[in-house]
Amino acid sequence: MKTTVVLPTYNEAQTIVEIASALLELPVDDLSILVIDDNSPDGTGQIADSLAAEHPERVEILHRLGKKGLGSAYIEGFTHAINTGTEAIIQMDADFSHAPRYIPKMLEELRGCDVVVGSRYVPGGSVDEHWGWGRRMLSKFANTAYARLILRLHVQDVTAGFKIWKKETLLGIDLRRVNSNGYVFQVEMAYLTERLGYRALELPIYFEDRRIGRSKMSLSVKFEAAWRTLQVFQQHGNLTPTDRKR
Ligand SMILES: Nc1nc2c(ncn2[C@@H]2O[C@H](COP(=O)(O)OP(=O)(O)O)[C@@H](O)[C@H]2O)c(=O)[nH]1
Ligand SMILES: [Mg+2]
Repeated sequence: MKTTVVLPTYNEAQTIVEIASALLELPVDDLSILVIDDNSPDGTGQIADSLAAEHPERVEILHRLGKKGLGSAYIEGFTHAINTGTEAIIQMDADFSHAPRYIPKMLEELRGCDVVVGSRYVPGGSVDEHWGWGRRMLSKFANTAYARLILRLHVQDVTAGFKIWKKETLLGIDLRRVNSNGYVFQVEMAYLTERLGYRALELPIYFEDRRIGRSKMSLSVKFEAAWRTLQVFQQHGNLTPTDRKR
């Protein structure tokens, strides 16, 4: 089964080589990497180019002209991966918060569902022990009280960014329906998954803080998440499984 890791990067020059090696060493057949770089000022794109030259069959890079956001990077990456014959699409960050070691088990579980979610909020899952209570509370609040209550989602980790999709799930969701770009991209994808009747399976992960560098998410992205969640509800609340794209 052709499997592609879609890896968006913005200023990840310090981790891109290490994360790519960890992924290429996984005991998974036919796994390749698609980097989506937004012309990172720190030269991540050029480093990824040399990785692609070193592993022409396994590493590919899409260069975009400037920082266009996480959601749009994923949508471009998912589309490209599907158009080039990928069956399973892995969505993850390039900063080691999503540990590559979980991938073999997640792929195995994909057989019995439509998307596998690396989840911080199911039993056995957790967030970095260095998170202070303020950050824990905010993340919990955004997940449980806010997004899950408004959207009536069953998934526990609504903002999870570590997922493995079957190609068919992404095709049925129809990526042209997706409007959001920052954290709320994850919420919108989770909502579309459930409204359209796809089965998500959550597996516990330990979410480690990025090892190097800083978050690329601005405060405005966080506010976008809050108000856009209401819009996501308005836009997609009427969808049913018959609305899957065929
Ligand atoms: N291509 C692209 N990648 C991005 C953008 N914003 C964030 N990323 C990448 O998306 C992943 C998640 O971002 P990160 O800053 O770690 O967010 P956080 O984990 O919520 O703090 C990382 O691999 C980033 O390099 C963007 O605008 N464009
Ligand atoms: Mg991160």
